[in-house]
Amino acid sequence: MRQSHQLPLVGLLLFSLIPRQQCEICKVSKENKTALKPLVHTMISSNYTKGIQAAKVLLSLRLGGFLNQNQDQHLIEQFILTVRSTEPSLTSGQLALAILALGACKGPDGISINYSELVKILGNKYKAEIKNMEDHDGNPLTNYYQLSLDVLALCLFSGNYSVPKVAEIFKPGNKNYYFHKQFSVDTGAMAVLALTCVKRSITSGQNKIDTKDLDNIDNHIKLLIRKILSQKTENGLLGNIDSTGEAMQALFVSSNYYNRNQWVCQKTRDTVLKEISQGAFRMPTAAAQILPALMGKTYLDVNKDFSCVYGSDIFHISTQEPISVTPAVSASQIKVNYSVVINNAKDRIVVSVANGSVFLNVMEQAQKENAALFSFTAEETSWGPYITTVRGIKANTTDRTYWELLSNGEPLSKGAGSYVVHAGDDLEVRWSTY
Ligand code: CBY
Repeated sequence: MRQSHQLPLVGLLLFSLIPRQQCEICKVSKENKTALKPLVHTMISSNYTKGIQAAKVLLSLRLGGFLNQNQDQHLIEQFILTVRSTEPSLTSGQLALAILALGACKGPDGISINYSELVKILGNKYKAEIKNMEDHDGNPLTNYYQLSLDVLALCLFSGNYSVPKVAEIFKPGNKNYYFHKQFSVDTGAMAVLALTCVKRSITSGQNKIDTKDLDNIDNHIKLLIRKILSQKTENGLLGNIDSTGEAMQALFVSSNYYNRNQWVCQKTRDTVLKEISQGAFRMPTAAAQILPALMGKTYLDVNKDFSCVYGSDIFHISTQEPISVTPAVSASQIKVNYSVVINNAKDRIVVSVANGSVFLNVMEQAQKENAALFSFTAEETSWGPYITTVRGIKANTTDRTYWELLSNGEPLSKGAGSYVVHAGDDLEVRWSTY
């Protein structure tokens, strides 16, 4: 009798001795799941589950098992139409993300997706990226974040890519990992996920290859992980709040490359949970990037042959429920300084905007007051508006130019549509190279 009572205890003890995976340790517990409600709420709101921008949101909701079958079916059907109608104009990374979202898991019967067709198109877009690098001093058409997404999708969906080329271009010293000499944690994290997929496909024998390439890839992962960990802040974030989610995924899949004391994932998770409660992830893409890691998932869990998990409609959120993503703007006015800086020439204006306005509102006001000096255009991206031209001068990936946003001399870590300005701010758009 006594012995049989002890058995479960012994089992528990043995279980606790088995080393647990970082992703399991860091996963938000069942009891704490309600902390994720604001994220899911932001993501499911009707406006943001439409268009190609929805890819990351869909991928995240499906990996986390947050949709019911009807929602999944509806969103996927809609998304297939979007991909079909926009495919020729999609960048390589957008298509890669779309493939990851569609193939995150096996959806309801009756929806058939021609993966091989999409993957073939992606292979061509990836080739065009490499070609641009060869012709333009190593600069891709887009950037290494997107090239990493390409390799990840091609690897997971049996597409065509050259392993030696991957080993060559993803060297951690490559300039494309850096903006202004600053290591991009987002980019490094996505590269680790891509390289890990390639490495796994080599070691599982799907890809017969020179061991030298495998060694190189292994080394790249090790160095990239070191760089990501070097960007850990005191409160445990990796890079900044928006790069942390994907960096966590990179660290989950490469726990052999660092010591347990180099990353206390619970600390990172707890800081993130605190930030959620303070409304840090109001943007659907930001919410989408952090959610998988908090569920203990990574983009390497994408598997089109694995049935989706449904029914955990735990928050009972309908797709129709709208949610405001813009911060409240109050009636009182504030004054800010705004300048356009091109090389050594600076044109300055003082504008008055409503309290709570964002950077973009300031630019609009300046343009209204003096179109000759302050005209600009913006493009909608999954992170909100991206400033493409100012006074007719256009940003260009082939020569690594862009319009940099600054406040009081410091580059912003938010885009023009989300950075809330303060009275007296010295705001600047500066013609820069990265
Ligand atoms: N996504 C992409 O292709 C973008 C990849 C990314 C690494 C991205 C950050 C990370 C991510 N998770 O999506 C990225 N940024 C890149 C590559 C770039 C470059 C874009 C040009 C190119 N080569 O394709 C570039 C020019 C260096 C760049 N980002 C500029 C900027 C500034 C935008 C200013 C403008 N003209 O509008 C800005 C505002 C920095 C500044 N001070 O000027 C900027 N980026 C920021 C802040 C960000 C973060 C956005 C955070 C937020 N809450 O708004 C970012 C998440 C992101 C988007 N950039 Co870039 C990085 C971060 O802070 N963690 C793939 C596609 C399919 O979706």
